[in-house]
Amino acid sequence: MNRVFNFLSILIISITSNAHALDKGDIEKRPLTAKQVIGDIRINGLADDTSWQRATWQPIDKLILGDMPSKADFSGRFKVMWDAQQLYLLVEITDDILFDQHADPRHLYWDDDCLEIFIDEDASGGNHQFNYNAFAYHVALDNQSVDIGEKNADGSDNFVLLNDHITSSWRRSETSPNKVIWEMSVRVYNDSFSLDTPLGEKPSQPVSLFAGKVLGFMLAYCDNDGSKEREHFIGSVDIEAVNGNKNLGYITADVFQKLTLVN
Ligand SMILES: [Ca+2]
Ligand SMILES: [Ca+2]
Ligand SMILES: [Ca+2]
Ligand SMILES: [Ca+2]
Repeated sequence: MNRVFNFLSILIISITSNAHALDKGDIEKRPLTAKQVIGDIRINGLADDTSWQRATWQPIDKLILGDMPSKADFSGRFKVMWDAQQLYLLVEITDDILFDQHADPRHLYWDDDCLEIFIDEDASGGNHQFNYNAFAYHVALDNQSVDIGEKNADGSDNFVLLNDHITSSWRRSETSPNKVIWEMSVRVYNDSFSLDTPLGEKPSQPVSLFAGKVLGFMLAYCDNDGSKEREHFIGSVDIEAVNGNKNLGYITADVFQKLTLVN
């Protein structure tokens, strides 16, 4: 009898510890890799480029803010690839209502439907809220990209358009109209990026990408279907809450996932 009890205890303990390992494995044991593009990817909201067949889907299913939406309200997944010039993203979003209440791309953009692409060129981690140690691009439904820049001279927030960094195009799926196919190419800038070009100098240039390079990366979607503020914020990384708050990606690159470029 004792032996049966012992056997059951061991079984229960091993099932519990396995479940724990699977939970943690979401972030730490599933490293994100991006394969290199072969040929061209046309940024046009059509996923028929042959390179996309080399990449595997990654989920956008970790709740950051609000309550967990139903699959019809929001669900999403993405693929990421690279060549020497840029990263490529294919994002498939199901969202029942597309909503863009603020016409100005720099005004309260996080309360409109938008995709957020977080990039930390050297995977340094650390604070990036008012500097370019990392970027938190918000790509709006009008395909414009905005991030918080260095503060204005009077100390106020400075929302800057960085449309040179991202080429974006999306369209609704022909077979499933609530599904949006969103393609983007992202030029990667390091922490020496500046909006101001001193007289006689060249503007900041994106870095070249190569196999083996490791970046900090995260993807997320702000879903609003008609409320004053966004209803759900769902990302690709299971962020550890600090004082109950998981909405940390726009402040620190410490919560990003590591993305390794491979052949
Ligand atoms: Ca395409
Ligand atoms: Ca929705
Ligand atoms: Ca950095
Ligand atoms: Ca929406």
